[in-house]
Amino acid sequence: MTIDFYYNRFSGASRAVYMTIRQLTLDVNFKPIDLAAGEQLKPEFLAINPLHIVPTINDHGFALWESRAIMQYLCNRYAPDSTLYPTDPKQRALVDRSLNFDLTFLNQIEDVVSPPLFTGTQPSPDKVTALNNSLKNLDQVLIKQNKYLVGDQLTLADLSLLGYWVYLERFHIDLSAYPNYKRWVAGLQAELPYFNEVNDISQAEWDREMARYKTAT
Ligand SMILES: N[C@@H](CCC(=O)N[C@@H](CS)C(=O)NCC(=O)O)C(=O)O
Repeated sequence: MTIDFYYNRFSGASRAVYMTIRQLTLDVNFKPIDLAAGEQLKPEFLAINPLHIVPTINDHGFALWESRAIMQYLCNRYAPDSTLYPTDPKQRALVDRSLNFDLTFLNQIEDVVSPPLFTGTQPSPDKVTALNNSLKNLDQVLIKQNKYLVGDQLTLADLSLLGYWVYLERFHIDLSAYPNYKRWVAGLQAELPYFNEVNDISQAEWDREMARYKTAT
């Protein structure tokens, strides 16, 4: 029996866990959940995760959700020596710092993309400023000239942040002022053999899914 992995490819948190699974070459049952069709509300999924969110894993009866907790658990449980989640306390703290940064960053993305998507209105200027400030911090403070977010190796920090890149692209966030961020993405695209498998979602496919999602909510 292998781990069940419940995910949706239009979900950034799901993409982050998906990439972690592929990076660690874990044997999992991939179980796509169609959120727009409400599959997360079916009794069989609610029995595993009453909060009905993806990503979720079920590791032989141990159910876990929240993408960062899943990524940390998979490393701790199945690859404790992996450089993906460094064991050195300071390096690990820097990874954890980045994972916490992502939470704020994701909320800021949502604040900007949700009004046009769901109500056809423009986001308030202070929300746009907040997102741009985070992008600027990412670009000029956290990434700078580095290849990775923490140290000189790929870590969970990179995979978690990368999960949200598709949102920026498909919701047309202007990234022209953030060359270091764009270079960091391009470097990971060239390096990670599973990059396109996870992140290659065409604009047409994205728009179709958002329309389905809007109708469902
Ligand atoms: N903080 C969570 C976010 C998970 C989340 O919000 N998932 C959304 C899709 S992106 C979901 O499953 N929504 C379905 C629902 O709430 O019914 C994580 O990082 O895993």
